[in-house]
Amino acid sequence: MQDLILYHYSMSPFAEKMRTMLGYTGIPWQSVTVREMPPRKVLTILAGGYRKIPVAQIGADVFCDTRVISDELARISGRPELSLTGQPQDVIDFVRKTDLEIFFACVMSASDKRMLKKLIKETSLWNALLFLRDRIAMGKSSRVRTARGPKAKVLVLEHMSSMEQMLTNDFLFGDQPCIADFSAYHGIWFVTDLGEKSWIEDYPKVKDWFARMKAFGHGSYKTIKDKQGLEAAKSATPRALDRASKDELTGKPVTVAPDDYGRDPVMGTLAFADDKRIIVSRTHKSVGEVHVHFPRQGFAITAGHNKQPD
Ligand SMILES: N[C@@H](CCC(=O)N[C@@H](CS)C(=O)NCC(=O)O)C(=O)O
Repeated sequence: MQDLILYHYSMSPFAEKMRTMLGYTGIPWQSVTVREMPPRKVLTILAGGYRKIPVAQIGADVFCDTRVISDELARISGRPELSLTGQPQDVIDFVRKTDLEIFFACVMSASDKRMLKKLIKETSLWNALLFLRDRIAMGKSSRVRTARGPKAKVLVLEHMSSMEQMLTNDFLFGDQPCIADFSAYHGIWFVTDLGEKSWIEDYPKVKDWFARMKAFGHGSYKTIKDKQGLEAAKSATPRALDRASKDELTGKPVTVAPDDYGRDPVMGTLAFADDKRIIVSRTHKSVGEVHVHFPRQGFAITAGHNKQPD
């Protein structure tokens, strides 16, 4: 099997969720650093306009959203607890809340002048201005209502307090990490490591858990150029589907887009859809056919090619 390629940037919390899961599983990977905002030329070819980060690739299969990337890592590592599929309802509910409401509360409460200075230092003043403009535009088309200012901080503190109660073992749902630990980790990483907030000091069990999660590191990876990702897609064909698609739109032109924020549409032909996954077939002259994978939950499929999100 070809190595998994991760498209990401250092300050992205959801990318940190996957880097840490890669560290935990020990799966070797290849790293492509992308800009903090579109345009991202190679990803546009591979993922067809999906704009969120991270994106993963194995040969001619492209995985959008950490829910499907985690499914792949769970499968490769033989650790089903890293996938949301088949988890008990309390884990599913925790992950859903943590990856949306708490994620935004962490970003809103920790994004201050210091964070902006970090971004300028990491990239440039011009890039930071473009970044702010991009995120304001993204916020305008978002369907998610986010807590801001002091309310966001209250939510983060309540979350840490509830985690403090949950941590009767080394990890949130037992003595081994599961998908919930990685979902909880990336927001707290943003607040504590990037935002340099000391809020975690009041929650000693969360602090120890955070240190355990951080110790997984990012595993063993090689940095490659984005063009190598295109070559990997070109030299492969999408893997065979493991079961037939029963969706009535199968084989027809469709548009797929996230239903929350960053709702940029991806157009192609529906190769597969069930209650867990959507796979869109796309063809581009520089790579041939690729299969782009999305989770079913949180994504809308519409018939035809519609340039605007609904
Ligand atoms: N549900 C998505 C959320 C990903 C997400 O929101 N990523 C942020 C970065 S942490 C993003 O894409 N921001 C806009 C961008 O980078 O263009 C997932 O699980 O992958």
